[in-house]
Amino acid sequence: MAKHKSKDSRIWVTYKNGVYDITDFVGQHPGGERILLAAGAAIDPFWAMYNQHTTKQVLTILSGLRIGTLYPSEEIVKVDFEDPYSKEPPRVNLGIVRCEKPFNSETVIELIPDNYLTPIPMWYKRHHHPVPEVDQDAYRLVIAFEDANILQLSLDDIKKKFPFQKRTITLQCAGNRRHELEKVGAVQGLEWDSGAISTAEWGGVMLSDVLEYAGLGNTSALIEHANVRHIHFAGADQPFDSSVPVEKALSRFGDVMLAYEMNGQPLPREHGGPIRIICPGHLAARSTKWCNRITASKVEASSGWQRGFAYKAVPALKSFDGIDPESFPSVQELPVTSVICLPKPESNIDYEEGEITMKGWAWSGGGRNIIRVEVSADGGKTWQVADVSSFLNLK
Ligand SMILES: Nc1nc2c(c(=O)[nH]1)N[C@H]1C(S)=C(S)[C@@H](COP(=O)(O)O)O[C@H]1N2
Ligand SMILES: [Mo]
Repeated sequence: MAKHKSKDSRIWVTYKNGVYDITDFVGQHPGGERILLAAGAAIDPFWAMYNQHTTKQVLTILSGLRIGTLYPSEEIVKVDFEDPYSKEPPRVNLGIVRCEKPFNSETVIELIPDNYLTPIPMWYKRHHHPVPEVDQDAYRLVIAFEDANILQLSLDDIKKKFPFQKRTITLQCAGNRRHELEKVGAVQGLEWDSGAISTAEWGGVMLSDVLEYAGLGNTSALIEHANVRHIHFAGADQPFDSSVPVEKALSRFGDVMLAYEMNGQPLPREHGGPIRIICPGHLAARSTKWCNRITASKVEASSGWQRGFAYKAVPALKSFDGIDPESFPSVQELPVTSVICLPKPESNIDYEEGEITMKGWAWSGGGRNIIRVEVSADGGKTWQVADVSSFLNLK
């Protein structure tokens, strides 16, 4: 086993008493190259930490890679360590839990239209790791180039040096509505219904102000001298890391924030307190929680949340075998999406009165507004323009 740790000698892992050759799977692993931590050894300890793995689907993928069985005399890894999830924040969660460890929960879709701002207990929650504990006094945000630190800011520095701003911003997980795709074909990852989207009024400072203070304010100089094209946001739950193009991060109109308030309250630990990035219009994986490092770089972040297949704009291929994820661009701005929340999908309705009240939402990424909503009551044969004038052009 121990000899099989690299592509040249093939990469093997064990799970319980099975031996698996994962060499050709590494490029498709949603968690990226972290799977290599188990190369030549057991994946059991990692799966104990990330229990989204023990689904039928993952076990099916794994069984396809099985090449052998450990001898009965060989040591099978017994997982025995302190539960890494024992320090999760106390939760008041009024959502539908999709995974306990890491904790993932979505907003009840029928409740979304009742609240323009999602109350915090109803917010969707999407963690990839245990929720870290960040000591507010010891907290430092490092701003750096790949090879040199530029400066460090304490929480106080952030609050005092830059003007306080508020923005109402919706975050949507790029995996929202993945469950519906299941009807088209097998999908990998958490099966969200349409509730992995929520809205808050965020308070904090503008990233563009902070980057300007750090001397990174002049885009053309940056490109000319350092060839900086991407700004990375790393979280305290390392190895979480993701990046956006430098023009989004630096623009006054990009509205990227370092948030420390949510709906008028101190940003809860659950949602990235003390400081998180809020990057409007992009998939929410760019809004790094517990952000403690911002890096200006020539290249995109290297993590699976940036470069893995799950975060790439890919065509509907039957199989990704032998295809390099680098041949597709990373998802950044999300397209228009809309959902009817009431009546609930697939429910029976009574239209004796000749009228049904429908409620739902429409949202677009990239700062683009919703300009029209059309509704069909006959499966798409005819369409009516809905009167939503009071909702449009929200300031
Ligand atoms: N540090 C860190 N930031 C993160 C994540 C994470 O696991 N760790 N998850 C991302 C993803 S995929 C989503 S959808 C949003 C979810 O934010 P929320 O839990 O506040 O709703 O946070 C993003 N930021
Ligand atoms: Mo996400």
